[in-house]
Amino acid sequence: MNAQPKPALSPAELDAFWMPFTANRQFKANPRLLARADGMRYWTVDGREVLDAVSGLWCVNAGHGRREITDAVTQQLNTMEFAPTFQMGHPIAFELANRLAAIAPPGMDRVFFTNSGSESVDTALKIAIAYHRARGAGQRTRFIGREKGYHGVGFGGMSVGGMVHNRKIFGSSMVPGVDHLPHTLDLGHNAFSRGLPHWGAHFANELERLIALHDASTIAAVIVEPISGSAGVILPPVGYLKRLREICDKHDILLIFDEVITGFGRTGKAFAAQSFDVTADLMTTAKGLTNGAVPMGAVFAQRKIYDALMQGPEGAIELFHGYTYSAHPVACAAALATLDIYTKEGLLTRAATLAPKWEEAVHSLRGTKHVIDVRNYGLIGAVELEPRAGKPGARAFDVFLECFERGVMVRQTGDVIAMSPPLIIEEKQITRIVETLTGVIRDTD
Ligand code: PXG
Repeated sequence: MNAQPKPALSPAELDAFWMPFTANRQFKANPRLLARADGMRYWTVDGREVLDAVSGLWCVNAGHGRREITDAVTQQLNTMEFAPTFQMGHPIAFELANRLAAIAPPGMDRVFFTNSGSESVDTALKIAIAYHRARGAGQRTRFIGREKGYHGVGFGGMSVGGMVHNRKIFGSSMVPGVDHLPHTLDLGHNAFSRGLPHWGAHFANELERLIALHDASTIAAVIVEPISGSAGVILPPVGYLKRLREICDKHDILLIFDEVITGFGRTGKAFAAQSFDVTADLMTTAKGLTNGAVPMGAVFAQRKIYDALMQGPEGAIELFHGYTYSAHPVACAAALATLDIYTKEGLLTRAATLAPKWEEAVHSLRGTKHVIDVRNYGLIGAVELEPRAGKPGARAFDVFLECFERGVMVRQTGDVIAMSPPLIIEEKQITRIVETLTGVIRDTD
């Protein structure tokens, strides 16, 4: 395959693309450009090999350059590049929904397709409101999110999310009636926990307090990530999610799990709900659904939610919601090929097999200078660094840059280095990632 260097872009050629979640001026002064990918690796435009420790952006779970997906997408493009799904349908959309229902947590056998995690979240929030209304509880419109939660960038997802930078500019335009649970990160009690921390289940009881404040009859749903990713990997304390489930049940409030990063094998089962043995009412997904090859998201719903909305005259549209590209045939083809790979190669459970080695490896960073916490679950890892005085995030950003120079791509968020490698990773690559990261942290001021 061609790993030939590509001509570098001139500064002027970098101007027009307004990059997402990027320090545009800093990046364009010193761009990091990727040209090719295969298996566990990227190659930069100048032909340098980089080991991918983050599955692109938590999405390429089966590794890069999967021929089966390319072939399925090519064939679909050659057969029918687009078909509408408003008052029309095409067979592989139904096939994909059935295949997804078969691997979903118990009872989640109704699937609404979107094109991204953000759209999945906004869709789930709308379904929650529509569900209550259909049952005669139209006053249940409030949502409870969580501090440090990330649910994408739509107005709904941003409002229930709890990332300050994503919210502060848009504060006055938020969806009204949203409150937030406290986050569960507490280094004082839980630093260097291996797997789930044992302290902190009581944070879930804060939900009772918020319900008492707003009254259950006004609340539609609680939305949390089973494991927060973007906030720097925050793990649920043992028993915490079960407690949320119990409180929601008691008050007839829907529980939404945002599994955009935890879905499709990341935690050692198909979904984190299965790893933690807690089932939500709605589940949002994207990313690993198509191995990142084509944008697609999916919202899974318990059948009771779908059934509650299937009322009114036969000819009435039950839910006024959808996207031109919901169940896009090319995305469906990519997702079906991806699910075939996951199944054939046992990737939905491979993270569980590798977790002990992964845990051992990432926790070897304990004791390295600057390291104040290490967190892990399945094939997720995070290393939190002591911030530089007055410069939050600067140390971890330098570590991210230097890791890239030394041939390993990690993610930086605040003072946390996050890792979520493709589920095809080999043990020697785990070692390489952790050795590189250790060396870089040691060499960073
Ligand atoms: N929910 C969750 C839990 C996510 O992690 C979204 C929704 C939004 O998905 P889209 O497809 O609209 O971007 C996400 C996205 C990171 C990182 O490095 C995480 C995400 C995106 C980019 C970077 O942690 N998650």
